[in-house]
Amino acid sequence: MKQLTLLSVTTALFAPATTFSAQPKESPRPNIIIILADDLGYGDVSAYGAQTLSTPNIDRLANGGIRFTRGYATSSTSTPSRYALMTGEYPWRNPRARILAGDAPLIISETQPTLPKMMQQAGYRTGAIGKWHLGMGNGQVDWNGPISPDVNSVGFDYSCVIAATQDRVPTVYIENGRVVGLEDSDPLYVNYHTNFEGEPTGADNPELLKMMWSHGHAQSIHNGISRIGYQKGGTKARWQDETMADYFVEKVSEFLDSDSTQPFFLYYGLHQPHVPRTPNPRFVGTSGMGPRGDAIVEADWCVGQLLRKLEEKGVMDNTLIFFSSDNGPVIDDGYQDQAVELLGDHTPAGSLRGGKYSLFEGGTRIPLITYWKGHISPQVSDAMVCQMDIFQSLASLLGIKRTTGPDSQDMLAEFLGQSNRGRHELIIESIRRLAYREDDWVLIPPYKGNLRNESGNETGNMKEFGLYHLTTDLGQQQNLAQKYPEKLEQMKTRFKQLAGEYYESVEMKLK
Ligand code: NG6
Ligand code: CA
Repeated sequence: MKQLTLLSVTTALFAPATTFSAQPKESPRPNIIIILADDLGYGDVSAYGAQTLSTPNIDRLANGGIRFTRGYATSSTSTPSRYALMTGEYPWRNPRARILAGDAPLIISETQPTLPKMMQQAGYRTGAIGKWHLGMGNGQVDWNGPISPDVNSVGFDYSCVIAATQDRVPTVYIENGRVVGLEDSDPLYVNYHTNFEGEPTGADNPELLKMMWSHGHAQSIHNGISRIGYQKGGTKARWQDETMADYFVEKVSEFLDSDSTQPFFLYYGLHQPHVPRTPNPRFVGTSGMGPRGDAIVEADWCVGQLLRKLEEKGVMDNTLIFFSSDNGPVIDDGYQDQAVELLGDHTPAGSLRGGKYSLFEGGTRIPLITYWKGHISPQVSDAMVCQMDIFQSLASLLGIKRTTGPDSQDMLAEFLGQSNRGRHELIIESIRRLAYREDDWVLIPPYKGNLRNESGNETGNMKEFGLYHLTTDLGQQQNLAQKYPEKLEQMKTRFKQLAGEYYESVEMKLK
């Protein structure tokens, strides 16, 4: 209840002079929207300093709300990052929270507390639209019937998603656990191990491709683009990559239009700028940076469409919006789409080191914005916050006492701009390797493996412990492990306490 009092104070302070007439009296239960882009880097948004790219709609959120400079995803890849957001639990506690195939089973157990379930129980109408990537079914999915468990099983009343990523089969939309537009006469089959007889692949039939792969992505071909995994059939049901943005914008609009007796909770997973980058022809050439830049312009347009819709409905000042990205940026992620050639001076990770797949800051420090018209005063916040904290913070907003995921912390005051304190510590993850963030510092244990992966991104693997003071060395150029042995020991000890048994398995990977 304390939080609600705090909120009414804020409401009084920042109440706009004019309110929409259609708007009922201030509700303590605002609509909630989480917009999560895919592989959008810290430096990919103009409000975060991008010079060559312009993202006016995302900027509108950033400049009219809180732009967090120390906002984190838990992980440098999608599945574990989204897992933490949905469950409030560190992804390394769940051995299945790794980059999932398109036919992987749901990795959230049906008994686990989840953010959407909490919202549902609090009386919200909940929807998930766009990228999913947390698995569905039990490992033996028949794509031609109802899929169970599905997205709705973790607490969504409505869902319309792509199962995994745009570069993974099946290349179909799934609405409330059913493939959209399937014909009985042409069933859909998916296999991640062997191809179906007679089906062309990117490896064997490059002449059929309109976008050539650079690494991986040489299996089934759909729409002139080869993917990860094999599929056959379901021809009428397959998505058109170039209209995916429009498709989901429309679904978002329909979701917002249906039933308005309850507040809504919307999880909107943008598919951009993940590969394959296939912006609608309307956006081709708009960035001057090729498909990657154009896809970001398109993502920004999607945000603009959503904001326009909220305005039309007169619910803007009763809607708290979170905008973020599931992990850091990557340039060549497996297709020859000119992202490298046309990058120019653009720095997708800003001045951070590393990007997607990295234990350096560029892997997990991402754009994170909160916006609530009339309730949040525009500001930049240096508080360390994590997407995983949204769960506990919304519990706090709604006055729910129940424990949410074990690792989610109450950052409501930070998300509303009433405190700059933030987290004291956070464990970040990249492909099952962990690092420990504490105040201004980060500790990266040594790990075996390549310094760069196939995308060319730095992994963060080092032979020795890495200790960086981020306030003075944001770009992580100076390893201070030798210079500050006491700090190193203190952080190792604490890291061990926090990661528990998992730390032991980390240690076994050393050297
Ligand atoms: C990798 C893919 C990459 C991307 C990533 C998942 C290859 C060579 N690379 O395995 O293209 O799909 O998985 O990205 O296949 S994420 O953002 O969904 O985590
Ligand atoms: Ca991603």
